[in-house]
Amino acid sequence: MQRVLSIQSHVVRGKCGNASAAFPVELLGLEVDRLNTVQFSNHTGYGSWTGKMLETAEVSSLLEGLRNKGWIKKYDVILSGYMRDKGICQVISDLVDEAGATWVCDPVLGDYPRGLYVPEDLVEVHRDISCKKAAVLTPNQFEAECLTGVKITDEKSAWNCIRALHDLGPQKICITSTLMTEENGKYMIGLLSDNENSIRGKIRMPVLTDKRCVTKDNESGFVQFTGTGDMFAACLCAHSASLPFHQAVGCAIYAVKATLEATLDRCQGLTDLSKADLELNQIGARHKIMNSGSYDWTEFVKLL
Ligand code: PLP
Ligand code: PXL
Repeated sequence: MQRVLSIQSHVVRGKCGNASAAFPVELLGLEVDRLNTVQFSNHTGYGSWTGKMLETAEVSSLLEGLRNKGWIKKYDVILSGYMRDKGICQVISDLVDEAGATWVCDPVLGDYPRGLYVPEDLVEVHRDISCKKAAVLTPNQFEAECLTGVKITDEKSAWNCIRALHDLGPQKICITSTLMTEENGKYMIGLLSDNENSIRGKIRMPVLTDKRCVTKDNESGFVQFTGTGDMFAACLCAHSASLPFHQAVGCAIYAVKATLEATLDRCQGLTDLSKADLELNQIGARHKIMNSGSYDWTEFVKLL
C-alpha cells in the first residue's frame, strides 16, 4: 500500500487543506499521514479565524521525530498544499530528496476572484524551490499566472503558460480551473500536460450554478466552493498510484464533481446559502469517491 505524507493546512470546522485532502485519499485506499502547517478554526475565506501557523523549525522538528523512527524513507508521495511560512518549501524539497518520494505540489497562492491569499514571498519560493523539484504541479489559473508571469486569456496563451511551467521543472501539470468556459458558461476549462509521455488534454467540468448564489456581481449564480483544489490534488495523487496521469485527472474530477453535487443536495430546502453550507460534503459522496477510479475519465478529459 502506498503511503502519502500530506503537508498542508488543517481547519477545525470545514473542509479545506488536510481536512479536505486526507479522507478521499483514505477512501481510495492509500495511507495518509497529515502534517498540518497551520491549524485554524476555519478557512480564511470567512474573513476571520483564530489559530496558529507552524514555524519552519516546528515542521522540521516533527520531521525529526519521524526520522528518528526510520519513517521518512517509507513515503512514496509527498503532497503539499497551503502553507504560510516560506521556509517550509525548502524543508519539503530536502525531504523529497531524503525520502526518494514523488512530490505532488499544489502551489496554493490564491484564486480568482479572491486574489493572493498567502504572504507574497511564497510566489517566489514556489517558483524557485517547489517547481524545481515537484514532479506534479496543480495550479489554478491565478497560481499558474503568478508563477510564470504569463496571463491566460485564451487556449493559446494557456499553453504558453504551461510551457513556461514545464520550463520551471514539473513534468506533469494540471491547470485545474481557468476563467475560460464553453457553451455559454456551462463548462469550465482546465488543461493537462504530461511532458514525459507527450500527452496533452483539455478538461471540461460542468459549472455548478444555483439561484441562491445570484448577486449583481455573479449573475449566473456560480457557486464558489473552498477546498475543491485541495481535494482535487489529493484525489489526483491517489489515482496516480494506479492510473496514468491523464486518466487520474479525469477520475479525480469525477470525485470532486460528485462531492460538489452532494454538497448542493444537502442544501435543499435552504433559502440562503452561507459559506458554512457550502463546505464540501465528502461524506455524502463517499461511495462515489471510492469508486471514482473506475469512472469513464473521457467524460472530462479530451486528449489533444
Ligand atoms: N471546480 C471544480 C468543479 C473542480 O473539479 C476543480 C478541480 O478539480 C476546481 C474547481 C479547482 O479548484 P481550485 O480553483 O480551487 O484549484
Ligand atoms: O483551499 C485553500 C485553503 C487551504 N487552507 C486554508 C485556507 C484555504 C483557502 O481559503 O484558508 C486554511
